[in-house]
Amino acid sequence: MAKKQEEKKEGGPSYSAKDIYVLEGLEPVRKRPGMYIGSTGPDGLHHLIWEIVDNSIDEAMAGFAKNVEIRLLPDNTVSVTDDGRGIPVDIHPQMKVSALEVALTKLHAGGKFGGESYKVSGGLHGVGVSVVNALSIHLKAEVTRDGGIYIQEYKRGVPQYKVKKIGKSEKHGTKVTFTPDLEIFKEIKFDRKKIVSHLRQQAYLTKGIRIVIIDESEKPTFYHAFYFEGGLKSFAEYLSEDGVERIQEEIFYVDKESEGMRIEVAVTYGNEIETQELSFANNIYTPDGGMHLTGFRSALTRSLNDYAKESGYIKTTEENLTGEDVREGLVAVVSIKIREPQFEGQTKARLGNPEARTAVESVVNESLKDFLARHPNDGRRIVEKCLLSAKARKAAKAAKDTILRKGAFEGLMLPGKLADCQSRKAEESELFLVEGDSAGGSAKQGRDRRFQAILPLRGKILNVEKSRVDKMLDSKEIKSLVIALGTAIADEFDLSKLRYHKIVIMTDADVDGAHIRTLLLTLFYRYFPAIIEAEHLYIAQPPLYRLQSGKTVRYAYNDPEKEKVLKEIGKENINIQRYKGLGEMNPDQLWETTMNPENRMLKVVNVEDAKEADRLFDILMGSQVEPRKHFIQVHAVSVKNLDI
Ligand code: 28F
Repeated sequence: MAKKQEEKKEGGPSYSAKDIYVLEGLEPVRKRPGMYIGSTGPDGLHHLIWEIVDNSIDEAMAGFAKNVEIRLLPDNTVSVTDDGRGIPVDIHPQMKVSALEVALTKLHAGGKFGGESYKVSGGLHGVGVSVVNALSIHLKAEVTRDGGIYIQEYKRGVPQYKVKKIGKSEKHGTKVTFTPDLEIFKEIKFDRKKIVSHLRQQAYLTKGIRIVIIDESEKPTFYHAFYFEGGLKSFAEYLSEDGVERIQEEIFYVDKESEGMRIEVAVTYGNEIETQELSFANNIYTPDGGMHLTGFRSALTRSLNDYAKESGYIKTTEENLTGEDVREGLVAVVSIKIREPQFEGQTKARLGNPEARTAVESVVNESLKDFLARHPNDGRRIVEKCLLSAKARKAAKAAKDTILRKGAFEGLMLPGKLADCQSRKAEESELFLVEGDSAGGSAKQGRDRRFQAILPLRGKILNVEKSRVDKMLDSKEIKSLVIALGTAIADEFDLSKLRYHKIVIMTDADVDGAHIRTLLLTLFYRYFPAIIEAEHLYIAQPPLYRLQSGKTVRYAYNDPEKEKVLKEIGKENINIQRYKGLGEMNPDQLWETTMNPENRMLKVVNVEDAKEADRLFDILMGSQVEPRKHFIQVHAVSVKNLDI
């Protein structure tokens, strides 16, 4: 790498045509395009652009190009221009053709891909411009260098004439204009949004480059330019922009070469719990991370722990911050340029090179230490934020431990609020989970105590903090429920110990009722899925109306049913009562309509219902206010007339 930098200072490596070695012609590319560009669908089509732009970006990273322009023309033609050195045009001594022609007509041709200088940006197989040439009905290469302008044109990769000089110029650069071949691509339709977002990302990853996109395929012409002086620092700033309160004065940033790799990292913290971590290898996004990200994570945890200890924020190893603690609110971008990247995993989305881990780790360790020393305010705020996360983690764990402790539910007294049934046979026993003490009272009086048990639950349990389920288990009410079920929980769970084969959620047909039902379904879904799978969980269906005419009493469970009953018993002198809550029913009515196995309707809960509740749970009780507001606005009407 030192060598490379030296060369840069002198104005570039002395390129000579002998660096080129040739593998083969372009026939294989047209035969099996998927092998070279992934597919012949939209992704493959766009890959052609990335391939050409990559070359310009490589030239920028080598320190020679500053501007790249991408132009989309109306007839599916794309042109890419850079102001780099220009692809060499001198004659190859053995092949007796221009280096430009070799680069465009031979697979893997060029020192760029196999020789001393390395290609860092990420063509799918690093095959470059010749592949694009092979898959284009027409391509034109224009090179400005050595005082002249040179061009050559190709059809499906075949040169139409020798490279020729068409004018003089003191400038330098490369322009490639190509039209994809309809024989290869099913459909040629460029997606400007996709192109713009790819170019934005590439601009962040290449500090100081200016990328302009001009789309002339639509009227009026679309124009957008990207230039980020700060590189990844700008990227981290952008990522931490929306809605997040930044806690640092200065974003941590490092850009260093180490053991032949270039490592660039930016880090900042926001005042929230979500983590944003993006990693790239050779400008290719690695959604599954890999060695570079692993190295970064260990360095971050280690540096922050060292700093917290040295500055007296933590005193014992027990107080050490974990990886989880230092990732809450983290916004980090990690980018590595490496000679022979190994992309691993099913989707090649993870970097496998072990040397990337140690290099990133040591670079980040060293520079983060330095950053923290020079920015004590930021250091303090970051550590305080992490300590807060650690505190929350410990509290959650303690709560979970008590509740999940081995045998925690064994031999425990049944909760006092449980009005148990007389039967000890689970097959015939039923447990009604009832909302509120008043409905609980009616249910206790109305039930058949031989086989029906009642457990009243308070609406208060709804104030469960955020979506942390360990907090849910912390609730007294929930604990009572778990004890009543008899199965214990987690590792100790034993379905055969279930004390009731029918567990019936009996709540009001209003918003609070819906809340509590959601909560209970979520609890069962997350902790007792086996109970749902075995079809032991039910939802009671209380009636909405009571219709009385003389001695005839009928109940209706929804509006159409009410109309039907009205028709049947005639509209005269009829007394209609609309139930607002279970508490309005007297014990006899509750028994008759909702609890008596002879008359009642029960809906068995299936896994799909519970899954949906689990999703709603986060909306209703999660920390985000907006989705909850939205849900309530959208569903306010339907919730009022809730029928399941
Ligand atoms: C619009 C796409 O492809 N730009 C490029 C260069 C510069 C050099 C180079 C490229 C020579 C033949 C391998 C110049 N001078 N934009 C581009 N700019 N390739 S591609 O060399 C590659 C070798 O094939 C270049 C001295 N060294 C390198």
